[in-house]
Amino acid sequence: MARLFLGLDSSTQSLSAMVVDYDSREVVYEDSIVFDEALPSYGTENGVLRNPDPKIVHSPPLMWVEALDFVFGKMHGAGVDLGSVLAISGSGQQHGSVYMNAGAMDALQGLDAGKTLAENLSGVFSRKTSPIWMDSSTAEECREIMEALGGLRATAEATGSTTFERFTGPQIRKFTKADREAYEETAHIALVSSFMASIIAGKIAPIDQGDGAGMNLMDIRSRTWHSGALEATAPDLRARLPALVPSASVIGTVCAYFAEKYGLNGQALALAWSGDNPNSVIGVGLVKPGMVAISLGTSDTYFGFMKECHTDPKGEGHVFGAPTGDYMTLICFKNGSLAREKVRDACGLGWDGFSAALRSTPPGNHGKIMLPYFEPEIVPKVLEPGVRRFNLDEDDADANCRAVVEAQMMSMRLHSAWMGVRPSRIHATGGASQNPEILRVMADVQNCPVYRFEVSNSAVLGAALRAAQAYLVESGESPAWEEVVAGFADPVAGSMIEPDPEAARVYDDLVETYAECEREATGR
Ligand code: XUL
Repeated sequence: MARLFLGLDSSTQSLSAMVVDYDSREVVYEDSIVFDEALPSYGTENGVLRNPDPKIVHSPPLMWVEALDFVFGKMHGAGVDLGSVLAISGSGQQHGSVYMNAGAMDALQGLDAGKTLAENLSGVFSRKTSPIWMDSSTAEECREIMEALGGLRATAEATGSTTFERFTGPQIRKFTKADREAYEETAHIALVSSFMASIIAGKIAPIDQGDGAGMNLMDIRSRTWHSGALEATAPDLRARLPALVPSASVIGTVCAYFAEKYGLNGQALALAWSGDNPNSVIGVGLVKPGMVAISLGTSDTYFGFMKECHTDPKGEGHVFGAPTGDYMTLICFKNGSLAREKVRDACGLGWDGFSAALRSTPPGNHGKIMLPYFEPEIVPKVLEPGVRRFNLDEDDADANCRAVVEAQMMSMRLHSAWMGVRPSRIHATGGASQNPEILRVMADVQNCPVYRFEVSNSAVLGAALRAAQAYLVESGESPAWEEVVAGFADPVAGSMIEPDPEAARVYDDLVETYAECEREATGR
């Protein structure tokens, strides 16, 4: 009998499902529903509710509940052999929080297959909408919590990140101030990930230590609730939070609702869910120290696997738990494709012309440097946008193309140095990773081989593979993570780019000059 594992991904705009056949290394089913289209009655736009204040971004948690029925109904209808699924895990957009009243426990335990999930659970919310990661309305609470914890550096050292508006702790604090009565009625606070896991398992699910790290509430080293952070955030918060558990924890079996309604095996394991970024670490195959993924999208994101916990003293990067039980970092650079496109357009080039410009200019660009802050930058923090050029003439099209890419790669190198490990292997993903000239600069600046990965679904794939790994461990097999991801999270054949030692030496020097330019521009 095939050994099937199901991963689910509750993201901002959609709910996805993926079933993998572990032994044949095949994805046997993959589908997604888009909330706006499938569930228009919730009135979301791109999965979120419009608010007159653009800083406030919430979503209706009941929509996520209803989406689960929708996706299981589709899988059942498509004839997926749900009875052969041995374990289920999942991924949720990080930081978002769900507030439930004292009736939630009974409602989850008694899910009635004669009703829909939404009918079963519509009465459990003490807050009708959930603030999500796009919300940036908690600057005041961020300041308050950070001060109580002893400042930026101490907060990052304690919880893995300094306070960020979207993180769960500041969001909870804002709720206690805005609606104390509703907070008092709240018996359980969940993350999106643990909330969805609760429905699958039919009980209040624990929060996994991967996603728990995105709350400003977990002690990043002991992976337990941080008493000081809880106190600084809200009264009696500990009683409202579930346990923190390792990501590979079995919560129970799939609840009877799904067995009766969709033919799942009632003995299938229900596992803890984690955040989308920790899941993606598995989905892009980062399972050993030194492995890094760089996603070149609208923004560029640097994900790294970390064995030892290091935190960023400048508070720019985040540390989360990795599903392997280790750590991961996430560093987000706003001026990614956006900046590359702006330069390309200003030079009147297409992507072919942009690549030709990279080929026709030497590594190091004769010391011509750009700081490409077309938009306010997250890392390093630049609030006032503006492009800065050093020894670089704005009309020198070829040099500008090289300068923007070199700047991005040098910035990633500089602002990940706090991790204390240089990458030994990079997995490049995202739109611009199609461009081998850009990957060549990446390999040379980082002095390490770069492999191209084609993944649009790394979070849901990571969830399915986490389900497989936890099931195997539970059944007495202990496969290495490399074995679990092999054949699922592999690079595009023949895509490896080796660094050129000569170019790498040029960048070892240039990165210092770049850092000076950055210090000058940011006034730090
Ligand atoms: C990470 C973050 C986003 C969300 C998106 O810190 O805010 O990546 O997890 O789903």
